[in-house]
Amino acid sequence: MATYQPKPEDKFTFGLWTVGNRGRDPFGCEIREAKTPAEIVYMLGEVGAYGVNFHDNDLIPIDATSGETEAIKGEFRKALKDTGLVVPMATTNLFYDPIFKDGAFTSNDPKVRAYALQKTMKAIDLGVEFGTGIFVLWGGREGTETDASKNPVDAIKRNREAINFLCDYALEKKYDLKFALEAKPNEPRGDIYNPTTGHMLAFIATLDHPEMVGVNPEVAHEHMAGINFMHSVAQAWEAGKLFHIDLNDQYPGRYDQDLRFGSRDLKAAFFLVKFLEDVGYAGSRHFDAHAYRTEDYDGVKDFARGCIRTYLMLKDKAKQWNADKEIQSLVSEINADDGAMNLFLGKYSAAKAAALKAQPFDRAAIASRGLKYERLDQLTIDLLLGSR
Ligand code: GLT
Ligand code: MN
Ligand code: MN
Repeated sequence: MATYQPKPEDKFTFGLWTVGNRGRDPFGCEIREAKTPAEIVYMLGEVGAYGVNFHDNDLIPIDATSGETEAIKGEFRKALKDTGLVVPMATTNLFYDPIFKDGAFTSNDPKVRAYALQKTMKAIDLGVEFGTGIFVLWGGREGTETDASKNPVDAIKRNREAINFLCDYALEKKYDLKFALEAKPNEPRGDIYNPTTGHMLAFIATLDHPEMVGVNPEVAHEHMAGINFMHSVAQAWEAGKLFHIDLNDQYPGRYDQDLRFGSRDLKAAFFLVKFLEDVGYAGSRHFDAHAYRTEDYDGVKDFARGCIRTYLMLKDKAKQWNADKEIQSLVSEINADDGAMNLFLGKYSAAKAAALKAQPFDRAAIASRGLKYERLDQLTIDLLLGSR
């Protein structure tokens, strides 16, 4: 019987803000007591995580004195050493403080834009100090409630200018660092710019250093937009841009739920895990989720262990799917190719185009073939429900 124990090479990570989430929501106050960053690291060590990620202000409060800062860093560093956890990703909070009420990099106020850059440079320094190689940028406030307030073209240009500035900063400092942009369609703003991973990919191509910038797609965010998450991840992967990933779950059409990974759409989670494992994605499996508001810290550990366990069970199921003779024979049948069309397909040539234009096709005969996708999908369901 498999035990589904996580190993460091599985690269399961959590943000300080995920297991440290205290259960506050727009209608109710915190229900779990605060934990220090070091305490959270010990908790993550207990559940078997490989790494911990942080926003600048998850670690160091925005108004901390230099004495307080050094004390927190010291405790955090000791917790990392004691547990063996690493910090693969860091980010900056450009959404909580009132100064960011109308955005950070895209704010109409140049003072806010300048402060956002200053804060991000310092957060990069902090991340690098703890060994991070990936810096995530999630612009939760980069949007509008009314389009009377901002010109979206200005917002795109300001955002580009800021990210170009930060890439040059990292280069000048000789940091071994890449940026990962995280999209979300709305919440906390009415609408957020670059609302999906696809928008981010198009935007990245316009930057001065596109090779330094990739994406950090999040299950919940694409599901909020009604998008097939695995397809977004596949597009990012194919473009060489899958630098990081935020795993959680979400019912479409609702507020940002950040549910335990695989707890809502198991089948989507299965195909996602299968994709990541099949292509050999080597980055962090970061769970950007939090426990239900009903839980105490034992429940938070149940939540964290649940994310890991579900991932490992689905990884096992993916292996089983790849080895299942009946499933694989259907897959080969679907992809059968006798080579007869090689003459016409592939790279364009004038001769090929002329030959193709003259080729007759029996549309009705081709279309009459049943594709057996119903059977294939039911076999997948049988496998997922343990009947195979
Ligand atoms: C925030 C957001 C997440 C982002 C984090 C990084 S913060 O919790 O909901 O999706 O990944 O800034
Ligand atoms: Mn996220
Ligand atoms: Mn989220």
